[in-house]
Amino acid sequence: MDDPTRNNPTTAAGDGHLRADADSKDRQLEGSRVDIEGTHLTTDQGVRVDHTDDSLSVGERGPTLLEDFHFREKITHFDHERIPERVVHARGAGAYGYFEAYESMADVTVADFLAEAGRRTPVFVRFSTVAGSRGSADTVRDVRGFATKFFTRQGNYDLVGNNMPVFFIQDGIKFPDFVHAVKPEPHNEIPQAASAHDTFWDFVGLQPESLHMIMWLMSDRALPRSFRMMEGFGVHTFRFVNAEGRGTFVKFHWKPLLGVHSLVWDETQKIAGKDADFNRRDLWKAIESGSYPEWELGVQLVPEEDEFRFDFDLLDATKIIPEELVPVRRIGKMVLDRNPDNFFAETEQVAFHTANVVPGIDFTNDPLLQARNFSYLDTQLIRLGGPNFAQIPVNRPVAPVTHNHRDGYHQHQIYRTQSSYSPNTIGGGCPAVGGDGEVFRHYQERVDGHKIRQRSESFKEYYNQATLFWNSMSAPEKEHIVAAYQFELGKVERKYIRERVVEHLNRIDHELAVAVAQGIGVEPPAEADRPNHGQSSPALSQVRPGAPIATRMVAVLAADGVDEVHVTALVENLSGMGLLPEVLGLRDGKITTTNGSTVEADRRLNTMASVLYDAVVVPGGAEAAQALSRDGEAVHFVAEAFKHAKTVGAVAEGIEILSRAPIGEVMVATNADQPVNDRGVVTQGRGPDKNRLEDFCRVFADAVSLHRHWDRETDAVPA
Ligand code: HDE
Repeated sequence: MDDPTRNNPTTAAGDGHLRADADSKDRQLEGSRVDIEGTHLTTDQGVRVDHTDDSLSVGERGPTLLEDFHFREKITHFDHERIPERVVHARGAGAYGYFEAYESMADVTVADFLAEAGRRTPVFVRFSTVAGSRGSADTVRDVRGFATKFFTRQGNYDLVGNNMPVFFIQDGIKFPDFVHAVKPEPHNEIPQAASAHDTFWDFVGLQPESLHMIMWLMSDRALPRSFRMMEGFGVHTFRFVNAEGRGTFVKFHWKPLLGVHSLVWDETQKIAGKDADFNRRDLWKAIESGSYPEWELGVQLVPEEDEFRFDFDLLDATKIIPEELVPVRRIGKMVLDRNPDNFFAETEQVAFHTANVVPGIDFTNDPLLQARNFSYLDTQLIRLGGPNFAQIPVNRPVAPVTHNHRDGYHQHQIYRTQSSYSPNTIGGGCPAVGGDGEVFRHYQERVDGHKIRQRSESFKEYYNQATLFWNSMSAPEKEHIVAAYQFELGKVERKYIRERVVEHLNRIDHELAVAVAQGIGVEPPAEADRPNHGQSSPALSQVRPGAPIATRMVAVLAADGVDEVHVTALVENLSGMGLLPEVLGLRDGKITTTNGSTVEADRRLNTMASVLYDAVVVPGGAEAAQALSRDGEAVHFVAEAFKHAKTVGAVAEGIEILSRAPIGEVMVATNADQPVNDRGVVTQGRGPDKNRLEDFCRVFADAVSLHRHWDRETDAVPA
């Protein structure tokens, strides 16, 4: 072993001081990596084989022989290649990176990874959908998991969160009921990865504590444009504990530096067919190209004495603490900068657990969290086949691990001591308990009471925050929510289930209830069942101008006869601004430009679709414009981008395609001097030169930074 630190990197300094750094996990993994270049094929036992294409048989046409150990081993391994998928969050994508603290949080927590500004800790993050199977599409309407494993010097800390800050239920004992209701129905296993069916909405109508979360699920948050553009939330109220043993309640947030953005519903359904791996591919590509996704870690801190200051219970996971009440303090940054080498070994076998905490971070009595603290280890015992899964490379802490656990399936360590119990003298009393400043001590909360099965009265208000969420939405976001309810309930066969949900909506907001009812054949309620309290929390809306445009994908449509100046200037300028333009040709290969030179098509238009891009632009060139305008797919591409409220650009003759696309009236530029931006349709007239195209690109990029042009969404576009 050439690098003595690689299997125990935290002791690398040799000074007894724990020294994890951002690369410590990577160095540790190096010991498990296998490269096959220059190797020979062997059996599991290391015996070389010279033939793997025919089994050993009696004569050329005779039966296969049992003694063919290579055949048996190959088939047997294959037969056992599958492990159970996660019972929820089965589909996911992961990446490595690091977390860097901005400041010392020592006043509130002894957690070492938050102890000083600049300290870097390696992380592994897995994003997931919840309801679908491992092979389901990425862009379904669902909650997204956002689970982070921090490999700290004090051991692994897992922040197992979601991209929504609340949950469907208040007590973990309801989790199997909830999951059974949302998963495909048991008689026919339909529908896959969708909540639009009877059992789910039956449950929702009978379990009104779910209503706040349902508002989030019906909102754009359930359709993230990218894992890189979603927030993350720890959901529960956790507890920081400092050196004096003082507790502080804490809610965790991840804030993406690219802003929070979503797809639109029609688009998500089309992407599910065009590229089922849309979110996974986006994450992979961004990291491969060096555009590392980043999030800031935010905390909302509540002193213990303020526990009862709110009109909801801090232990109720169906409630947020509005950011306007307790601001989110940003205390560090996470950067994901490395894709895994092997999906199964790393992303599939990673095991997160809410009970993986380090000194300085503790639980509260949130009954959902308490249940989770049981469930994760339990499910991993079966999923990963026994109690030694913490030794799987991706899961191994970089902190040293020594205990008296022995045996079990897949034990990889060879303990050389005769003792495996505590106390002992034979092993010199080791491993010894204690260790200054590094031990986990449970927060000493005083608790007493009777054993009862009873929900706290403080958990029994279900509508206020659902109303708060609704009130905080912009007009387009509200329209999307109404459309989502109509779609979902429209798939529910039983009318009484639809009616029951509308009754609940009428306690959230009367207008919402009426609007939904009108689309699903339910009698709209005559009057509100509860007055709307009128409060809102602006932080809940996603519609904010001026988001970063970096890594947004722009399709540049081209055909033979495209204007050479336009196509090259567009690609150069847009790339220079951080956008990712791709030239789509009517066929693969070289495209001949107006001046006889050629540009290479990045992709063929009909292998892609507008739903896979954030914006589209059509350069000038009379011949190209005509060819594109005659091509149904190209015209559809532009119309569909328009329908999904994306930025659409066209220059000079390229503008022709806008008149062919069924997009109604837009104002287009007629001269070369000024770009015109009509609700995100950016045009510039005849013959702009290279310099003027810079102006065009600037206006185009500004339009992209709005993400979508929602006021266009109501235009009837048949695409
Ligand atoms: Fe989970 N959850 N969960 N969950 N959860 C699992 O653990 C569970 C909940 C979350 O990428 C399982 O290893 C219960 C809330 C994520 O590997 C399982 C309850 C939140 C992931 C489990 C909840 C989550 C899981 C399935 C209610 C957000 C994927 C496989 C009491 C704060 C982690 C596994 C990954 C996975 C149980 C509720 C997030 C069965 C019992 C609330 C991100 O143990």
